[in-house]
Amino acid sequence: MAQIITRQTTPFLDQKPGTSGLRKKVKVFAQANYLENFVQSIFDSIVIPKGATLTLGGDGRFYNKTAIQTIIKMAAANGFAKVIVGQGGILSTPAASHIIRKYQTLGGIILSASHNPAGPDEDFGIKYNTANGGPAPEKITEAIFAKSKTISQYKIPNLVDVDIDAIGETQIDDFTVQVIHPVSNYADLMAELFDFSAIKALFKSGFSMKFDAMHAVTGPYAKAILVERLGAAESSLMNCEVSETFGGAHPDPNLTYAHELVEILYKDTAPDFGAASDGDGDRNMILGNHFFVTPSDSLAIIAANASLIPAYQQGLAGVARSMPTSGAVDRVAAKMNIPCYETPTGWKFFGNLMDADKVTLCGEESFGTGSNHVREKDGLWAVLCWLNIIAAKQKISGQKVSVEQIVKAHWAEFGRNVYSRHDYEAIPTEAANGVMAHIKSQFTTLPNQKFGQYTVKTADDFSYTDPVDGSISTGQGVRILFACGSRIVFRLSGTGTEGATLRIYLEAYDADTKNHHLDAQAALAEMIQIALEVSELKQRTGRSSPTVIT
Ligand code: VG1
Ligand code: CO
Repeated sequence: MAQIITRQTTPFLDQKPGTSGLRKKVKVFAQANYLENFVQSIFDSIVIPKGATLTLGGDGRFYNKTAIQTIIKMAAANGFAKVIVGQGGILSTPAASHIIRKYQTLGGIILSASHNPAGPDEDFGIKYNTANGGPAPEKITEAIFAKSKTISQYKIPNLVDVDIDAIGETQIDDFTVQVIHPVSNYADLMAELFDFSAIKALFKSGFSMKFDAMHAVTGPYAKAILVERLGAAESSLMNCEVSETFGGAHPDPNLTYAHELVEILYKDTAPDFGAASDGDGDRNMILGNHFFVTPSDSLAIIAANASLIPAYQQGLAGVARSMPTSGAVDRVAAKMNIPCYETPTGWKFFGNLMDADKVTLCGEESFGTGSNHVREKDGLWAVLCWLNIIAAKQKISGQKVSVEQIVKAHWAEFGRNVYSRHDYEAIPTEAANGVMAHIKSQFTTLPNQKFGQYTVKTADDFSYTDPVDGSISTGQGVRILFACGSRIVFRLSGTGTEGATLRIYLEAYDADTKNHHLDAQAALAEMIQIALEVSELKQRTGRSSPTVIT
């Protein structure tokens, strides 16, 4: 090994890594010693046994390749025997999770700020995943944070950059860097889970789709899987070249930021199916011809139809959803007679349940759905679930089945959890904290209070006790639960990099199929007013409307 240099450094004041690692502006990460300090803090917080391998890759955004070179070198200096890195530094978040599991690596470092914009003036992020393939649990992120406050030196060898653009191995004394194809392992896994021949036949029959990679990491994955393996037309892909700035856009697959795709699905010439994924490939948005599927409904529908997918034919051990996600999946679980868990926001909470075989499927309202095939949410996997379900339903009925028909049939059977999330982005932190404190100050007075047809049952701050390891997470979002089963949830985002983002989650259960034609905003109008009244949001933030509505 080349000479290892121990550089003296000073602690950097920082916030605790959030629900999905540390996210900051590129300019912050690029400061002298900043990235290095964080990486050393990670390595100092884990035990690195002899012969250990690290998985490494990112979403291809600006600064990805620079950071990868630094991390490869620091991994060598900190005792790793090998680093497996995606070609060009590319690995989607679910693909990285799969590589960690498949090659049994000690863990992985994933470089991404997910759906946040990319570029020299935009965001970068770094996250550590453990051997199960999932985001590090709280006790590791706490340890990383503590180290980052006391760090005095980091280790890096005097090495030249490794070629990460060519597949193959580079040997440096007893340290190996293996550059792998970023897609092939993941595509093979998808082929094991789904009925590829049925989906192939679906495309052959003229079924049309549009997939929007939003200039981010899923481009090469969609091309390899949808076009090359499944035979979808080349024209099914849009924005599928990875760009370091994500095309200057905001790769968040929702009705606001994926409007280019949404417009295509609402034209007269709309294809049968539309989907998009986010910066690092773990989120998904599902659309039909003139139809939007709410992520909470998507999770429930995948659960209800799981037996049509080869990987889940044997049944589901259980399902889980994050607290702010609608209760649609709970109704499916009740009917299937399987357990349903309610966890705090963030994928790491699902990992323990999946490792203990308590759940097979899980999801969040924030366009995240996944299963125990990896330990991250998985955008393309969700797209393939829908394609497989449509293909199977068409095969069974011998007729064309639309996304809208599938969703409406689901509502007719289970009732509809009318749902929407309103985000107020980049508001001053103090104003956001003030809103939350004001709601909490009403915890004792809200119960039994009447707002029009709605009566408050309870108001509290959600806390979770992990059923596997007993760990407790408090302060996970403020809930106002109404007697009729409707609810309003207020939560501060843990992933923004500018000011605070306040999220309001609104849900009203509608058992009456007559109302199923209603637009969610119209159906929730009264709830929205109650949320504004109880929170004094307008007065306290000066905002008259949300920045994003989903
Ligand atoms: C958001 C979502 C949350 C998700 C997290 C990471 O967090 O609400 O459901 O797990 O992003 O997703 P927050 O704290 O901003 O609400 V990803 O695709 O950015 O890794
Ligand atoms: Co993401």
